[in-house]
Amino acid sequence: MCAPTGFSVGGVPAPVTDLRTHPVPDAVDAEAWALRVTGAVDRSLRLSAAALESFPLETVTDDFACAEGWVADGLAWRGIRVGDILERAGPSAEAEYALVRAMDGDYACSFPLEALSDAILAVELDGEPLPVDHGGPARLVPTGPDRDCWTSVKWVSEIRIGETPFSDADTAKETALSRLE
Ligand SMILES: Nc1nc2c(c(=O)[nH]1)N[C@H]1C(S)=C(S)[C@@H](COP(=O)(O)O)O[C@H]1N2
Ligand SMILES: [Mo]
Repeated sequence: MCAPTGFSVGGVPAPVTDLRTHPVPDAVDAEAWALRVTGAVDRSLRLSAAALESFPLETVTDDFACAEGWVADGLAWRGIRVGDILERAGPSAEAEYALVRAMDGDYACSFPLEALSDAILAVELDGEPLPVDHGGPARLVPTGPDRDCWTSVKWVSEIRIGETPFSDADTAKETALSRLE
């Protein structure tokens, strides 16, 4: 017997993606979401979900591989090129680094500014608004060769621009690898 894509034979809808679903921390409040751009910029920004709609959207299709050993194939992310957002804030001439912070407290990941500019701030996944389970309203989707699962920051709340590295505040890799044991 054949079942239409997205539905199992028993009538229970199949998950829309093969990303793993992890618990959403209590600190995540999708209704209160806004993105701040701070630090070494001409203009600090606070963008609501509605304000994000003024940016053009791009689609990136990529496999997602977690260091824990699972892979989700062919995810279609749609969102805003981070460089387009940063352009509005005007990074200083000496800015070379960025720290991406999230609604779940201390989770933060640092990037060379150039690599972050090419990343997508995804607001849709596989044609639907990005579910809060997977980092909605907005999740970072890095596109460069150095992307690791922990660099795809869910619930992005702040992009902080710097002229010196943010190594001390970069917790993402350690947090992700500590889940391996
Ligand atoms: N804010 C935040 N983003 C995060 C994490 C996290 O704990 N907090 N975990 C990372 C890791 S290690 C993985 S594998 C993916 C998991 O994404 P998923 O929950 O959609 O499967 O989110 C990444 N982004
Ligand atoms: Mo991961």
